[in-house]
Amino acid sequence: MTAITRSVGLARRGRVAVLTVDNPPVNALSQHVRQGLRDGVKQAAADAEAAAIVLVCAGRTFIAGADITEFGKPLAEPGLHEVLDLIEGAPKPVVAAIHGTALGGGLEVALACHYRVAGKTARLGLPEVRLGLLPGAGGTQRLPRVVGVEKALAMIVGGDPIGASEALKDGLVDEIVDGDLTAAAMAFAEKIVAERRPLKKIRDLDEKLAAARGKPEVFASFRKSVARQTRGFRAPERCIQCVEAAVNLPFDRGIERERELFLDVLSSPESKAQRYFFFAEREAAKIPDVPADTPVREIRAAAVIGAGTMGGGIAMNFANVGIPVTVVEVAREALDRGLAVVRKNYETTAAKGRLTSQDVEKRLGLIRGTTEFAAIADADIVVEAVFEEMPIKKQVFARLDAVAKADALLATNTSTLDVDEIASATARPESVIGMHFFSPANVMRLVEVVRAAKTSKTAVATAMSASRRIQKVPVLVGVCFGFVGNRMLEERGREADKLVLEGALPQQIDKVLYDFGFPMGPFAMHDLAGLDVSWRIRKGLGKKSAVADRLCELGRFGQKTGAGYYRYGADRAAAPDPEVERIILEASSRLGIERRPIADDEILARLLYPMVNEGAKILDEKIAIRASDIDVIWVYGYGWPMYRGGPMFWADQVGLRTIRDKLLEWQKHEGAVWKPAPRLERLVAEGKGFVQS
Ligand code: T1G
Ligand code: NAD
Repeated sequence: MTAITRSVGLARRGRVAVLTVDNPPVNALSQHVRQGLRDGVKQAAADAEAAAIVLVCAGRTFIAGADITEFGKPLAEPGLHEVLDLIEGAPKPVVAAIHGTALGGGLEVALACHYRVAGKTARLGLPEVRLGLLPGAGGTQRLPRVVGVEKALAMIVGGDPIGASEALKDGLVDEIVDGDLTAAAMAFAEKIVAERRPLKKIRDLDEKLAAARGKPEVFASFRKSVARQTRGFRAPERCIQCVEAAVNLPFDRGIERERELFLDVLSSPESKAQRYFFFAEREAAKIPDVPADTPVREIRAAAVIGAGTMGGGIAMNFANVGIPVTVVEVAREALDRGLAVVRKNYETTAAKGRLTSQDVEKRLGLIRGTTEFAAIADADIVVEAVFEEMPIKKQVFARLDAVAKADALLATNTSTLDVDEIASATARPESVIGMHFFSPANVMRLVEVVRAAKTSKTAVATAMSASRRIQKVPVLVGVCFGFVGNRMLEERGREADKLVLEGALPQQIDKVLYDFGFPMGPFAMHDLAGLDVSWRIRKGLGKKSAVADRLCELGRFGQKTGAGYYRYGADRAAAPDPEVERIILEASSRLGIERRPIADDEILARLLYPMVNEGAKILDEKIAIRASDIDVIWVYGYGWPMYRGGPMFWADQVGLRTIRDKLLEWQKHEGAVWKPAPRLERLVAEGKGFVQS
């Protein structure tokens, strides 16, 4: 094989030129790959002995896209369009041989080839929208020509890859091959040559576009169907506009339109944030003193203690990935209530067509309920989710210590309590760890993995890998009140409660955060989690909250009682309640607070700046390993909009000096609670950011 560049090689095998890309870990289209492809295709095209060209990749996957680390830097030649035009314009068939994931620019390379063969487990997709981008190398123009407009819209705006058999059905691949991929692709290429099949250029296809031409309703109904999940994101609408251009413009004009829109999203703050987040999420998996090869315990069976709001959801996560799980409750009545909620959740998902009734029964079949503690003796992992009261937690862990198998991982789902103290109730604190799920636990992707003082590295590694196994995103944190997420939430909550007493109403404050991009504001979130949970915590800590305590005394625990800060109809829609406004005004006057109009931007700063300051303290105390971990926690645990990167990334965009100066201004009026954290002061002095140096 001749090396064209350090990552692309060319060899002729019989009458087929084989171009191999080898750029670990995922064969991203770095500059030297693009150059290698350009020069390699030119050489192979000029080789009279070569009747066809096969493009294949070494390693675990076909090209997984453009090299994301190159974005934001000046573009180095050759551009991808030049390479793709060369491939599509080649005088002999070019066959893409796909294994692993052909994603983004990788699928665009394959779409420029004349034919595509794939291994059975290959996956093909255009996930650029997840990076706040759009397929910028012809993907929005070529894909709809192959799979049709509706399918292309779903793949490009959704970002999910499809499997090889679906791709074959849609005409995206021409053949699924078995065994040695390169050999199979060469055989396919020789067959094409022998049968004198035409050079199939996707750019020339029009039939599937014509089906949507003159039907703007296709796009209107699609826009409507994705409006909720794409709210605030910049790229989805531009993806749709690109596919519209494919339908209404000739190919080359469509490519120009795609280019314009690609440059728009590439330079956007949203994409900058989403690209940052792509790497932040991958960094969160790395723990400096727990190497990736640390042995982990295999999880064949699980157990959950408590079948309340959280226990049921946690059990579903294990059943969803085929792990049998035993749920233990104190009494049959509580158990039946908890398992009934689990069945209802599955049936709701099935009613939306996302699960079959067989799936529902299969998953329910993996969940066994009991009031017998001894039933958890064969569990490899136990997650405790009982009342948030230390004596109950310690009693449960003492019982777990007695009955759980020797190498079981014992995890607590506590939101705020001291995991070291909980671990002290056992003779095996090295196997005790916090696994803090978020409500609803079967939906929210985050798990704060709480490392206690005596937790072993194997326990940490096991909790991290078990979390990934149940499709969660684990982030390692230390022991302190509220860990990372709830500790910062507490700061936001304190200011939200003060703002309500000073003149704002729950619906105004919630709207400010909703418009910022959160799925809901603090008061709607309290109503979802249950006001009684935080009331139980406040009472335990001897703390008061004028309005929230009054609502709880009236039995208004939120959605679970049909009323909290809002009143809830049968459709669970939240409506402002004059009764709540009366309670708030009464509380302000009782506390001698003169109410005043409060502007939205003051509300936003009062809610988010203290969170950022608390994040800085958390880093100073090493409760979080890095600032980007805090951002992953807030995006996956609290609905911080991904297109704003997370609180620490966002703070860098706002400017740390601006935030520090505002904190100092408030400190003058309200004292030390606003004192800027040492790290914040230091970064301002050094002109640096939390995540951007
Ligand atoms: N560029 C640079 N680095 C990348 C990369 C990429 N495209 N993809 C992955 N990496 C790094 C990643 O940071 C990690 O590094 C290592 O590879 C392994 O990744 C013109 C504009 C392919 C499914 O969006 O979805 O094409 O942490 O841990 O779980 O239209 O990576 O080890 O140092 O995620 O097995 C579109 C992104 C780009 C696909 C593999 N492509 N990648 O998952 O491993 S934009 C994507 C993934 C584009 C064109 C446009 C996943 C994966 P490190 P990993 P994995
Ligand atoms: P919940 O009141 O809905 O459920 C607790 C369940 O534990 C009840 O069904 C109760 O019968 C059961 N229980 C109590 N003692 C038990 C025992 N000794 N053995 C077996 N079962 C027992 O509470 P929840 O909201 O599910 O909270 C559970 C835990 O999860 C708490 O530590 C809480 O702080 C934490 N948490 C809650 C949320 C949330 O949003 N609700 C989020 C994250 C973490």
